[in-house]
Amino acid sequence: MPLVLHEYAPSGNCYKIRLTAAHVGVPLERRNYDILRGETRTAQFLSEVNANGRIPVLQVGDEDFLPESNAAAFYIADGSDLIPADRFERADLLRWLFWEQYNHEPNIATVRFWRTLVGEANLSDLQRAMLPGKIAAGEAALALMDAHLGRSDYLVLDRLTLADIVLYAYTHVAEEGGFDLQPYPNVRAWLTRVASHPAHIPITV
Ligand SMILES: N[C@@H](CCC(=O)N[C@@H](CS)C(=O)NCC(=O)O)C(=O)O
Repeated sequence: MPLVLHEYAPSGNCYKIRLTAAHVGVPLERRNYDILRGETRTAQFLSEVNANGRIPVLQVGDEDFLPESNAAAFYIADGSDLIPADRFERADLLRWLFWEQYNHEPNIATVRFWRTLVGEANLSDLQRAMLPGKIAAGEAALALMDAHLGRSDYLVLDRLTLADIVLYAYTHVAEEGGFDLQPYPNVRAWLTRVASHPAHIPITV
């Protein structure tokens, strides 16, 4: 049975997994859920796919379900040259995956989601109040990446690793959320570098 990706295609978290699979050459069977219609909140989804009510979820065989995009991407990449062999470098890669989930995705992805899919007019009062803080935190994340990428071509090694794939996913669509990438030339050069790999696929595929 092929790996099954339970997903919502425009989500960068789901794209990370498709991009990792493309690099490793692993086929994925894709099942789509419309998150705007609450399709990941049904009793069946919660009991059978992910009690946390979210995609992506990677299904391995009939019974094993792996939520959390970076865990799923790691599962696919494990054993490939996207994961460094050296112990410190492997932990450093995990550092970027955790940082992405704490400092980058909750700000850059959320602002993109609110502005492009929910629509600013439809935000709740709480979401509207949170928007300036999320924009500032997203800009801080881009600035940190830009400083790091001024010193090396890729995030962990001098070649592509899973850290670059994971961070590429929402950084390359940050402008959809209103983030200006012009002040971050090293990030822009890195985006071009990552996208130039022969195995690269766009988010729309
Ligand atoms: N930390 C999770 C975040 C997953 C997540 O926030 N998924 C969103 C789409 S990107 C979702 O399913 N939203 C629908 C909902 O919460 O009902 C991951 O990296 O996979």
